[in-house]
Amino acid sequence: MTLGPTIDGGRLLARLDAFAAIGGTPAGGVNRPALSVEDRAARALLARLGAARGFSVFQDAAANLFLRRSGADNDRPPFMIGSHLDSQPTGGRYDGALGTLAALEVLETLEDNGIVTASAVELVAWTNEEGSRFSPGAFGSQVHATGVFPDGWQDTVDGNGIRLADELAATLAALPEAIERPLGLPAAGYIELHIEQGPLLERQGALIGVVEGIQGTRWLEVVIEGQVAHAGTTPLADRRDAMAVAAAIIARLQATVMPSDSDARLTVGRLTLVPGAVNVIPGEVTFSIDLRHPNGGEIDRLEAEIGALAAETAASGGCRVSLRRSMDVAPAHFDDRLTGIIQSVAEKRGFPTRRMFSGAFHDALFMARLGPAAMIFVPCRNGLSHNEAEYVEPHQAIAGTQVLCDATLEAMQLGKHR
Ligand code: HGY
Ligand code: MN
Ligand code: MN
Repeated sequence: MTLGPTIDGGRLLARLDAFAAIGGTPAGGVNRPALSVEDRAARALLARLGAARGFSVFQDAAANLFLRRSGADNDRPPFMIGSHLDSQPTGGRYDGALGTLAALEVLETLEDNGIVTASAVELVAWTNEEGSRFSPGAFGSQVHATGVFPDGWQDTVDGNGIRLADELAATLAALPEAIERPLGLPAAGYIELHIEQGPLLERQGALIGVVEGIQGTRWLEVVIEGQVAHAGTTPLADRRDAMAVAAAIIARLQATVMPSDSDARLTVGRLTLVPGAVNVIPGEVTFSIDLRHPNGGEIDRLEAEIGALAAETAASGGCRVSLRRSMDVAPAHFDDRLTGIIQSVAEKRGFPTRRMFSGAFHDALFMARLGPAAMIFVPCRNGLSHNEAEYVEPHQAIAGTQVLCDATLEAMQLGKHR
């Protein structure tokens, strides 16, 4: 196996700085919500940079953005690399941006070295991976993989009542130079570089994570309905306090789910209550549950357990409860040959590697449904992510990008990947 061309680390780091400034926050993080003005600015810069190198710019109806570098046989499905540009509200500068800009660096390195690849290579920036502004997450890759938009997406609004459909239309219109393309065009394979967003690589002194799969994720929306009443005059026996019931449910879940299964992850990340006045007993509380597990059957069992516990707790507090799924992605397993290639090119570069599973979901999980897919992780300081302090050492970002370049070229030698 001969190693590929050397990527331009300085160019990569400069690009990371340039994109971090789009939606940059005073604390050094990034707030670039999906389909926002900031997201559109990042997409426009990416398209401009790609067009300047002669790459063709496409977008599909989900606003997934593609930069295409032609190969010898452009009738064959392209090999795809990429990630996402949207961020959490208090996000970091590497989550998604690293994989997207590493893919741009790979395309530019191939161009700089005049390398003719067997088929085209395409960078993809997926729409709304985070799901924090509009559920579900991994929206763009899900639409790409399934060919259809999620049920009810036309009614989806963000916390300010702004419609997903309107923001999507505005984002598409904001990039008139992009050529429209149909949903779900085939790919020969897909590799995504991403930060680990956890502490394992750093703790084990590994530089490259060879990711073998992604655990399942299910998002639930729990609505507790009680009765609005006066805080001062209503005795306990007369209360139907939606907040008291929500707090009891959350406390019981936190005390049981993760303590009894070290593979389970349960997070209540968002809670709203109505009317939200200091001296009024809340009549309605809505909170989110982010439930994850490597075993899809366990997610089903836990969801049933959560439903039963919520119903019992709500009834004892004189309230009603309803649960709705707002996202549901099954665990994904990556292609053994692609993970084998990632491991061998990383070792050839002398980078310590570690095989692992991803606790975070990524767009690669949907690409794994279409064909061969795999991921490369690099460490992030203290395993912190979805946090403005997110940080990746320059040599880590460069090493991950070099492995992405080498693995892409090696994978394309495989011919038919499955
Ligand atoms: O939530 C996730 O797993 C991803 O980082 N958006
Ligand atoms: Mn991400
Ligand atoms: Mn993220």
